[in-house]
Amino acid sequence: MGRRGLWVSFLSAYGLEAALGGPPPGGSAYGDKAGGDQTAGDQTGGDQGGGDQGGGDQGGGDQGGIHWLGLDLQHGDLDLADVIPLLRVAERAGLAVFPRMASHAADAIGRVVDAGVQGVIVPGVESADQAAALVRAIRLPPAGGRSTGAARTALGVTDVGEALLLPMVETAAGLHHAADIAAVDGVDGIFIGPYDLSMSLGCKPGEEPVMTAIASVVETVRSTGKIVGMFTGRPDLLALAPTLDLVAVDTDVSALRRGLADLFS
Ligand code: 3PY
Ligand code: MG
Repeated sequence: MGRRGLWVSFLSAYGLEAALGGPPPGGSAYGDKAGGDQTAGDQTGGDQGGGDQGGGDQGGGDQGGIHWLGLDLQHGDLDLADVIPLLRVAERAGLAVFPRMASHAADAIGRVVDAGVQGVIVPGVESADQAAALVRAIRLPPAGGRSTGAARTALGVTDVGEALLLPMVETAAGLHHAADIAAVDGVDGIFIGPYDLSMSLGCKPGEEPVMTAIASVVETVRSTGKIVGMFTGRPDLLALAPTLDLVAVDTDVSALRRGLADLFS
């Protein structure tokens, strides 16, 4: 079973803090994370995948079954300025944080990595060239071209090691080039967007073309030993969790709707 994430699309830091209800039993994992010598596996805490991506136990606590947060900067109500307050709450709760960027813009990627997130999820990646540009955006020289400056990571406020780069495959073109994208040096894995992928393939989520496409991306990424993640939000997609390292189970909105239905039905 992949590490389970909550996809946050509108909650403020205050709301998230209240929803989580305090540090996990035994205290915050933040202290451990700050001192960690982290690998990709450490950051996802994954129990899937090959090599050292499988065995880590840091950078993803267990807060009521949640191990990580996806902060959706592409859809919903969150902006770049919301990341640091939410990250502080996540750090206190021992949860890893993966913003899903609004675009491929290098300046925004630099800002969230500077802040100390465990990785970034980048939407709509369709070629190895686009993926290589993202590697330049996220890595410091000599591997890339990211600048350094007075920020949480550089100032030693937090020390999470190298952020993971997870391009999203969520179009027919991305699907066609998934193996090339996954093979790019500096790409740590692929995150699948099943809803955009369904539209791009001309079908509905859960239908055969998209389920076959998802299985092929999972197999492709697995063969590289890199990480594979996906947003689910439906039982048939959630059923694929055992094949994934990172499973964005559903959104804060869904959690609230279910809670409302429970309380008022
Ligand atoms: C998609 O399914 O397209 C996504 O981006 C998931 O958030
Ligand atoms: Mg999408």
